[in-house]
Amino acid sequence: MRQSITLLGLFICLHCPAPSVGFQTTSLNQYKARRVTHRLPAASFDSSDSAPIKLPKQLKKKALTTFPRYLEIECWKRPELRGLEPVLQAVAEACKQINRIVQRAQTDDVYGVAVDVAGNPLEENVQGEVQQKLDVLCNTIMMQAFCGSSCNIHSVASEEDDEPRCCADVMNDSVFGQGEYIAVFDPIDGSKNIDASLPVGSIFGIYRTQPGKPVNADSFLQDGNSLVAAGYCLYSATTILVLTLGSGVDGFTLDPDVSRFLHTHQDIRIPSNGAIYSFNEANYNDFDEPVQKYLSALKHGSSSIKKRSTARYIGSMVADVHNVLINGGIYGYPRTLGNKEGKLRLLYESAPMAMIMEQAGGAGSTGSRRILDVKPKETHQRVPTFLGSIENVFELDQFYKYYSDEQVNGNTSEQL
Ligand code: FBP
Repeated sequence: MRQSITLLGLFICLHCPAPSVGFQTTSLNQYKARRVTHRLPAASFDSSDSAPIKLPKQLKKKALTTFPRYLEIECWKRPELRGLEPVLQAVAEACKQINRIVQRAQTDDVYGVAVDVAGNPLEENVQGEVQQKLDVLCNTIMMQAFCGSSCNIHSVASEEDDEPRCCADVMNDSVFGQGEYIAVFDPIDGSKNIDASLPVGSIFGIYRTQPGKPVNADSFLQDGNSLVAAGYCLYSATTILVLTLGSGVDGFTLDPDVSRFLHTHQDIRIPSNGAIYSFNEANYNDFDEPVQKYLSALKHGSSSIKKRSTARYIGSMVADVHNVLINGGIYGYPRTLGNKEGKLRLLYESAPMAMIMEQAGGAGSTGSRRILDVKPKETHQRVPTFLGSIENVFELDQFYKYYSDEQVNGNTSEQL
């Protein structure tokens, strides 16, 4: 009878080789203490004067604050954010535009491979992927939202562009590109899903420029702890914009009747653990041993998370991560034999999502360190990504700690 070893009250079945007692040096509380370092207190503000939207009687809608009103209040409370108000307003409008395009992709023939004027498929992008029509279209919409909405964004980096671009070039006007912020984004994540009408999303993050330094490609090589704001928009059964300004996480659902994002999810808190695991298990044999052991522990019901695990994988990071954010659990895109650093891009996919997770009380890990501690070496760098409830990600990190004999990232053992 294989024994179970209690790890800080956590059980891991020993279908795996018996770990020696005491291999775990980090307690869950220590692990928790090392995350969510900055959550500014929410200053009280009575919103009684935010006039609810008056709508026809038959549709009794909840009196919800609109996104612009929410931003106005947040920027009133935190003057240092005022420069972002027009930018985030424009991003919300861009998400509405992308939502409409995604919904009309089939009827308006805006799906499939992007072609040049002669009708030839465009060259592969820096990711080595053939760009979809929607990738190009949504990239332009997001670019213009960030660059054209004010002079506050200096430059932008997108999944669809090889190099970061100065907003003065994007807008072809030197008035732009003077700002103290830079933005990163993935305009349409999971775009392969569109042809099958499955959920997709947009992801974005905003950093400050580094004072006294010229703004160039290196300005984007900041670790995620420097993110000022991060968000995503999920285009699915409902369209929801999720945002953090470093003081918790809020969600805004698009009301299609009035085309307004309404504050439906206040101060989202991810459950401390959950039954959902979201991995593309077709890659199982290519996963690291720790991940293989972790997934088999989940399936053998010997995970510390005393819940019957259930697999969910939509194949669109925004959709899978949102599912975990709301219901608890873990999403993972580990490194594989083919992708030594995994598939997801640190700067405009994993880091913004990790900030949202931590601000909601969850965790974002590479398996051996916080994703937010990883300083990118180049714009399109990839990173193994595990996002979700703090106890689920903690347990996965323990498997890495125990099984991973070679440090995923060299000097990380004390970083967990
Ligand atoms: P893109 O940004 O190129 O769409 O890739 C990211 C992504 O689509 C994620 O949204 C998703 O989680 C993952 O790749 C799916 O990859 P796979 O098909 O290998 O499981």
